[in-house]
Amino acid sequence: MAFDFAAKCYCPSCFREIYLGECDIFSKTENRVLKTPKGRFARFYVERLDGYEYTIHHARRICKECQYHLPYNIEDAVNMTLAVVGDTFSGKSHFLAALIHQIEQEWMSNANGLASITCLTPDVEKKYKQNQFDAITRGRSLDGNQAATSYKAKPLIYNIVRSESPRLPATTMNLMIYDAAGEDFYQDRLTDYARFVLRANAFIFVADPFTMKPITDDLQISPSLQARWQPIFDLAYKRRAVDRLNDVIKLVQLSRKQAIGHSLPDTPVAVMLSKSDLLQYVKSLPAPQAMGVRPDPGKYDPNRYAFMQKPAYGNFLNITDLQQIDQEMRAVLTYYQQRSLLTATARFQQTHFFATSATGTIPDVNDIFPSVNPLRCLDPFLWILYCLKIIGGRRA
Ligand SMILES: Nc1nc2c(ncn2[C@@H]2O[C@H](COP(=O)(O)OP(=O)(O)OP(=O)(O)O)[C@@H](O)[C@H]2O)c(=O)[nH]1
Ligand SMILES: [Mg+2]
Ligand SMILES: [Zn+2]
Repeated sequence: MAFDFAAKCYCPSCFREIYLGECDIFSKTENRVLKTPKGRFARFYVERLDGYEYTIHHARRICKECQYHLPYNIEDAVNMTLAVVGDTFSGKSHFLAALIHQIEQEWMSNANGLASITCLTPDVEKKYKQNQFDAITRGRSLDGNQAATSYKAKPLIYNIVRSESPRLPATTMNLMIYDAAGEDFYQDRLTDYARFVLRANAFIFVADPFTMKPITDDLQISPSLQARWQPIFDLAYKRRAVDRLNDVIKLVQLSRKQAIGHSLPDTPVAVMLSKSDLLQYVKSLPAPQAMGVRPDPGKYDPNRYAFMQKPAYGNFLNITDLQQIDQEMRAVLTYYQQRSLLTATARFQQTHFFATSATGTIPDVNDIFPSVNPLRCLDPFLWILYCLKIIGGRRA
């Protein structure tokens, strides 16, 4: 067997395996290549990009295959890929815009210094913040993603550094988050246009309540909104969240040479009901007590589901709170005849159910959200960080 000791990584944009020592070093300050490693043994020497000169140049390696500017710390950090997967219209992009907002406003402001999170792709973050979250807060829905025309992706990359205490060494991770158009997750397009799925270390599967007829039939909304939404429901009923999940997992297992039905022990799978604000408008859903999932009266109004109430976020994952949400969602999905989602995920070793609302409210007949207050978009994200051992968890 031949051993290859040279440092390699997967490019976050083209997903090819590259030798870091062979990549050009680029100056962001002067917008030019500073150095091109040469020679037969170039791949065995990965020059550090710290020091005075490289710092003033904001030096980055660029991928040999696709010219993507790699994160400056790619050789030092653990690099993890998070794929947000869901059908067209399921709410992926609204969720990501709201998540970025909640990371800043509700997590980092409470996580008192033991964790720090820095975005390494400010241009992508700006797109979500300015074009997207700001648009949502002005009440406007975002347009759907365009189907991709290139295999190259532009992830949102966060560098997360965390230490359990000031005395312990810090752990550092680059989390690369990918969003794509719903149609790019179909089998015939995925291998060309959503390759990040095959490299994913964690998944958020977005399940759209619009596709669940027992839920939409139970909505108590104005006749004008009902008339506005009916054609959207009719289209949505043709899509089943569970089909997307099953198809995607099948391809992942094929690419990893795993048997179909493998339990994916190292891959957290979050199943997230999006647009959970819709459930404030259902007629027949029994109260939590009647479903055997009463929220802790010390923290929440016990007569309302905890997934509809705002938690407080801190340094640690609140395991008790998320177990409550998992139980509630399993009960609610069973009540609304969506057991197929529970069955499809039963074989995974690390799986959890969530409910999130990017907006906190439903839009009016003109598609305007009267107010925007994201709810629980941090839950699946923090659970994944916990599963990947980047943050700790506590029972409260
Ligand atoms: N009520 C409610 N509606 C939402 C929420 N998030 C998204 N929507 C609606 O769902 C529609 C689709 O949301 P997107 O985030 O664009 O969906 P997507 O999964 O990114 O869709 P593609 O990019 O086409 O694959 C939007 O037009 C919103 O009106 C939410 O939290 N609550
Ligand atoms: Mg989208
Ligand atoms: Zn590349």
